Amino acid sequence: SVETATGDGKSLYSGTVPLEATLSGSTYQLKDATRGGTYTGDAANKTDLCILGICISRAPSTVFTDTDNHWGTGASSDRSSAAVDAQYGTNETWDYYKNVHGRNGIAGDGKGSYNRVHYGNSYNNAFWDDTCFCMTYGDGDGTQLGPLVALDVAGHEMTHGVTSKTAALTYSGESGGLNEATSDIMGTLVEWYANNSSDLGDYLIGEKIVRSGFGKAALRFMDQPSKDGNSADCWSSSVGNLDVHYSSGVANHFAYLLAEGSGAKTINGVSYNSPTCNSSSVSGIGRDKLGAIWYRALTVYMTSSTNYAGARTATLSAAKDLYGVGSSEYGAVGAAWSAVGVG
Ligand code: ASN
Ligand code: ZN
Ligand code: CA
Repeated sequence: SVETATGDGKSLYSGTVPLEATLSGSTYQLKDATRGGTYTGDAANKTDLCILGICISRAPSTVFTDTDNHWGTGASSDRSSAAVDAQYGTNETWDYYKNVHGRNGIAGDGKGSYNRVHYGNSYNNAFWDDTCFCMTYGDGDGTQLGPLVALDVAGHEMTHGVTSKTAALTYSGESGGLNEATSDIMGTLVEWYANNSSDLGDYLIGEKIVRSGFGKAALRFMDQPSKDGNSADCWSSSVGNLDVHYSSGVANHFAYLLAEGSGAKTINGVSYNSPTCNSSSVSGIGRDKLGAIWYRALTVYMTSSTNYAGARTATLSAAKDLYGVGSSEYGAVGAAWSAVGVG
């Protein structure tokens, strides 16, 4: 017989977390039938061999098993611990989209995805792949990055799957920056949604995975994206020439300003400072409204070729639908875009 059984796991970054496993015979599998059959497997330090998107061979995803449904030790010497983080990341991402936005899975069809951890050797990346409908996580090189299985990274990467099934923003130029920013915005909102005391919400991306050799506190900083040394705080006509992880800065900055407003503040012990590009002072409307507006803009109004001007229009249309054209929320969206040089 096969049945679902609630267990728990000791993660690398998020403390002890609940997990739903599948009992098959006398062995538990790290597979969650309550969330579309989402499972996590071991890539055994192998890599995919893909050419122009066609994969000749793929690293495995041998599902993790356990004898007592208490997974991992919380130490990276144990292969299951990163799997706990990855499975937990998919759980929180699934629950965020379902409970907050009414979206049933990444594709909206109730189907789960799967995760591979321990991909390659010292691999400093994580990525979503539409063709396998799966997530892949490296262990990091230990100098710049550790295992890439943190909540915001999981939310970021799986949001690439949501974007692909909705607006399908082309991954270059301004639309590519908006694609990346969508992942940072929703990934951050997943981290806030999880409300995990070991990994509290913030407006930093990847703060749990960076190591001292990286030299910065996070991969990206939404309050002032230029803190990473590369990202744009403000729109300019050449912003689309930047790498998509840097042109995203304009929309990340917009999102921070829309949620929290301009100026300096400290939240959950993290200090932010978010100057505007037009010397205006803007007030925030909170994270929940940011998420509602961005998700509606992404799923109803944005298309593959949406640029920054189009993102302003799309989010204003979403705010109009949700709150009305004369609402303070509608006004705040326009003010936050103007504050980053859009419109
Ligand atoms: N971690 C990178 C990203 O999500 C990997 C990629 O697919 N480009 O942007
Ligand atoms: Zn990305
Ligand atoms: Ca974060």
